[in-house]
Amino acid sequence: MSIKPLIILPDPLLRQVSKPVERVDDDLRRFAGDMLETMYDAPGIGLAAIQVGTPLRMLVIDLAKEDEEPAPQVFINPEVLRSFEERSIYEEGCLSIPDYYAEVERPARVRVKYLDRDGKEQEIEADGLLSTCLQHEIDHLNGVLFIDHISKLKRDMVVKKFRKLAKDRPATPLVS
Ligand code: GNR
Ligand code: NI
Repeated sequence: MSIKPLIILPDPLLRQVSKPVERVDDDLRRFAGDMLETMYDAPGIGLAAIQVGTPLRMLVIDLAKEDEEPAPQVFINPEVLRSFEERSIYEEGCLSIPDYYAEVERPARVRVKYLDRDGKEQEIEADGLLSTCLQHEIDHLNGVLFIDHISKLKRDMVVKKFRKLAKDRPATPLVS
């Protein structure tokens, strides 16, 4: 298992559309383990593969609180089958946009189809934080960031700030 460097805004990788996973094998399960380790280290409650530089349609989530047992979940090739009418607003953050938070409105409930870590087809109906987190991560698979759901004025400010930060900071090393 290993912790991988996170891809940070404005890295163009974050705008790439990820490709479906073709086979769920031991290599992929190992990679899911690395994603979980990277997410726990950050720490975060979700992570999409592209955030560690791999353009595959997979994501991990763990919503367990600090005093609870870990509850890692792996979603491979997830698809939103249905978004319900009701909306909810959460304050979101993103490990690829460190220390920036904003309220985002999304469908409160979604039905999602995916493959689990055994390659078996599953369906869930999610609400609350799981719904928000799944939608945030599935957005990443399509090159969409949570700042795309806020006002253009706020988004432009954030992107400008991160462009400036990137100039003063060396790029993510390939080996660390
Ligand atoms: O750690 C994270 N917290 C979070 C909070 C509210 C809504 C979504 C998230 S996901 C984020 C980790 C991340 O960037 N995943 O892509
Ligand atoms: Ni994110």
